[in-house]
Amino acid sequence: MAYEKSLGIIKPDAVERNLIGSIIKIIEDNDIKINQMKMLELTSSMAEEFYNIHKGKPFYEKLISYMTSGPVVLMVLEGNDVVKRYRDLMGKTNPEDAAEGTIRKLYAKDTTFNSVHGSDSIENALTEISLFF
Ligand code: IDP
Ligand code: MG
Repeated sequence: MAYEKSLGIIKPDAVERNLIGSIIKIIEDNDIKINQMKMLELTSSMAEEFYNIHKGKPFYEKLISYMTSGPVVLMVLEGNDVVKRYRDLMGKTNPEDAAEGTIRKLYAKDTTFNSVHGSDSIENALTEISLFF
């Protein structure tokens, strides 16, 4: 089991609903270390670069406008196996499919406004972290 980094984002819908503390508590209670953190509003170009892989998909424009609709919290998460462990803690993209107790099951509104991001691989984590830190 390797010591890894992941990029976590608390997305605008969750910041708007005062869920920063609740989400951070779940992360910390699960033995994931937050080693860097900052809050900012993503510009369109930042969001477009970050979600470059989804360019052209039907939900892309909505995703960019959502991610630039208000401040986000960016976090560098660290720990053993943290990429998979944080993805498991987030739950599935569509909160209706997410397991009980996951962040998305608890807080996400729907497949777009789903409250959190987490890197999906060790390699993507390093690329995503380098965009913001
Ligand atoms: P992930 O966040 O679970 O990794 P991705 O497939 O990478 O999911 O999609 C990135 C983000 O784009 C999602 O978190 C969600 O906000 C949005 N999204 C993904 N799929 C859909 C969809 O089918 N409809 C609307 N929004 C979507
Ligand atoms: Mg993804």
